[in-house]
Amino acid sequence: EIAESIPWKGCFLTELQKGRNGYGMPQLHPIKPNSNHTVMFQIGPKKDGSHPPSDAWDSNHVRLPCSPQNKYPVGDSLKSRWEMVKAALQKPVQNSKDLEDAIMSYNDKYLGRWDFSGLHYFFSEGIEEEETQCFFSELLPQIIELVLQLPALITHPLPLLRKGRNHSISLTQQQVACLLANAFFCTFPRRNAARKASEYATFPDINFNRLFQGQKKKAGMQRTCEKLKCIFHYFRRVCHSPPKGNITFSRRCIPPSGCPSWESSGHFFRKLHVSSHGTIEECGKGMLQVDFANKMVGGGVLGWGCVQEEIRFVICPELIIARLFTECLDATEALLITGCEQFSTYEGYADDFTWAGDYQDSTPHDCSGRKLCSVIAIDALYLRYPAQQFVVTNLLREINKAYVGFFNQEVNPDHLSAVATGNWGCGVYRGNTRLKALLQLMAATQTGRALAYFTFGDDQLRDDIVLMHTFLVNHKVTVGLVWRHLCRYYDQCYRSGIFNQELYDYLYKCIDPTYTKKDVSSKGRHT
Ligand code: AR6
Repeated sequence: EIAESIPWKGCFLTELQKGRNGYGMPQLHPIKPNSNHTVMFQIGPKKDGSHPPSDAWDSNHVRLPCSPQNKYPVGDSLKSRWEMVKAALQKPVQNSKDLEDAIMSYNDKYLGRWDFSGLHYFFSEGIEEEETQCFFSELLPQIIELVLQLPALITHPLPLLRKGRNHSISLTQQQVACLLANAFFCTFPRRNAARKASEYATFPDINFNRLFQGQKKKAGMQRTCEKLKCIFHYFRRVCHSPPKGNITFSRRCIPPSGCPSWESSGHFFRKLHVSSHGTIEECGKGMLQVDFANKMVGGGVLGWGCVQEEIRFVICPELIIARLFTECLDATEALLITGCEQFSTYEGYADDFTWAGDYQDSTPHDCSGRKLCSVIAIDALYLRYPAQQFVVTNLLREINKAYVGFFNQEVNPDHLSAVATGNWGCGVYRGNTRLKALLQLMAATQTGRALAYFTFGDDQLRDDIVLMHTFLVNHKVTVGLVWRHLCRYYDQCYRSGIFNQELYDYLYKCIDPTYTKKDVSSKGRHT
């Protein structure tokens, strides 16, 4: 009975949490600029005489709103767009219509095309009138001030994290706040065209106009309102007391040829904790926390989406700024974000998602001022036909993606944090949970990490995973052996027409034909 009431199985979660109060050891070297790491702020005392270029208006850098080269056609002439922004924001903005007019004044190409009815709904129906008044009289002027600090705060060219290149960018939280304020006011140039051939077609959108759109369904409007509550709460916090930490965004690429040859992996499975209660962000403190990403990081955060990735991005809005410079992820690429802070709490999920108030994030900092919080964005495959996920090329795509996300050469292997994950690719992307759990377990094992898996309420899945893991450990099965069996599963059990055997049953039978499943609920291991 006691075993029944405990929501988790496998090893204790605390066995996987290392370092200070379980917050883990730093997973990155201290911030130091080099050819693969752009540091956007001054470290140590200022050196006189060196004046790095303050602006780069080219295809390798973010085109900044305050760049002198940012021009906008007005009549027959070209005007400085930053001057237009400044002029618009110096006028009083007293209600959401004024806000719309201000934003449209330097985006007039989109007059009649951008829709602000979601934003208007938020201020008229989503919050109390008093709160609306307070927003326009107190908070908005401070957000505007933050927008206008851009030229003072971003004084170096900000590179794009382009495909195929390992590169990191470190920013202060204050710089991120300023960039987000600009995104809120839709000031980023060249980021609005929807055309496939546009310069930023392979980048996520960053200007917030899509979030201001109305939604057909009431539930959609509700999502917009709750997301806006998170975003405004963030601005309230950072305007009231500017955060002092730093954040590093690292694009990680390993070419397919650099990924392991899985069939010959001799690694044995490592520790596993599986729980049907709790979430990655809440229980994965000090671990490498997986973001169930879209290849355009952040997915639908500025649109309609409201599942794992979008929720994480609105409770930790600093993550959203990754969309400014991260080109869409290729098959063997991931984005690691270290140091972001959580500002809000939430309840519910998808249509039931609600902002639940302030969150004081007490995560300690590393020696470079980053919170000891690492989020890894890895995008699973969207499966139109779920059977396709068992085809070898797709198995390989997914295990390599997880491997690239989990791989880290920077830290002492003893200090590597565990991976905190769950049903990656198994919600909107329709993957098979048993398969994805196994692939993530294999990738974690290969990179020397333990795994904490949160099944999001699914007790049966928890039991199935822990039973499989116990079996693999007890039978001293290697990652390579599992891989070789996985690769035959599709041909054996699917291709022949109708699907005829569950994956785990197939694996049990292949590895030990005499094995019979025992009931884990009574034999759950709590040691
Ligand atoms: N902690 C642990 N598990 C969770 C959490 C959480 N906080 N939230 C959800 N789950 P989904 P995908 C479980 O659909 O299939 C986004 O739009 C829950 O069981 O977000 O990889 C992205 O931008 C849920 O069903 O991930 C992509 O476009 C499952 O995880 C797309 O969705 C999968 O969550 C990715 O879809």
